[in-house]
Amino acid sequence: LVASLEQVEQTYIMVKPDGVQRGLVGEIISRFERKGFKLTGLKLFQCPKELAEEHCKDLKTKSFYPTLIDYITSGPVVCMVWEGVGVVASARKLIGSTNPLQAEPGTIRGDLAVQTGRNVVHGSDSPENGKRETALWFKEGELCEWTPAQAPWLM
Ligand code: 3AN
Repeated sequence: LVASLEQVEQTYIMVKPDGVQRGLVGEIISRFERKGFKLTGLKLFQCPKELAEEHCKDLKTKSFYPTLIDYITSGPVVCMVWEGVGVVASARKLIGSTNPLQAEPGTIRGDLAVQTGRNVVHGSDSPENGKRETALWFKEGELCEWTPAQAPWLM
């Protein structure tokens, strides 16, 4: 029943500045908690421009890139790492489509957002990026390995 270590992935989830300003932090954390994933990193953080640029480097050629950097650095973000079997794809499902108007009701963006440029939350798009983004946003000592009391029932 207990997942083998190889099956466990990690994903980087971030409540963007609009989510923090709108008071949605608790609501968003609670969706991942209730699903049954394990929180291993959490901090409120004002993102410097250089870090936003590194995080978004694949989007550098897009017309919205400068606006995106301004958005991500416009106020504090909540950085999180969640662990679990299939957490990367599952978190993307919980988050919903990039354009909130196309995101299904029941997803975070489907329930809580309207515009692509204000889509309240980020989630890594592959297990590789889950690791890369975790290393980018967290120092080693900031992450916490722990065994939840309900582990045999959920993990
Ligand atoms: P997702 O966040 O769903 O993985 P990506 O990786 O394509 O989507 O885009 C990263 C971020 O860039 C989005 N969350 C959004 O804030 C911004 N973005 C993407 N496409 C657009 C767009 N057409 N106009 C404005 N911002 C965009």
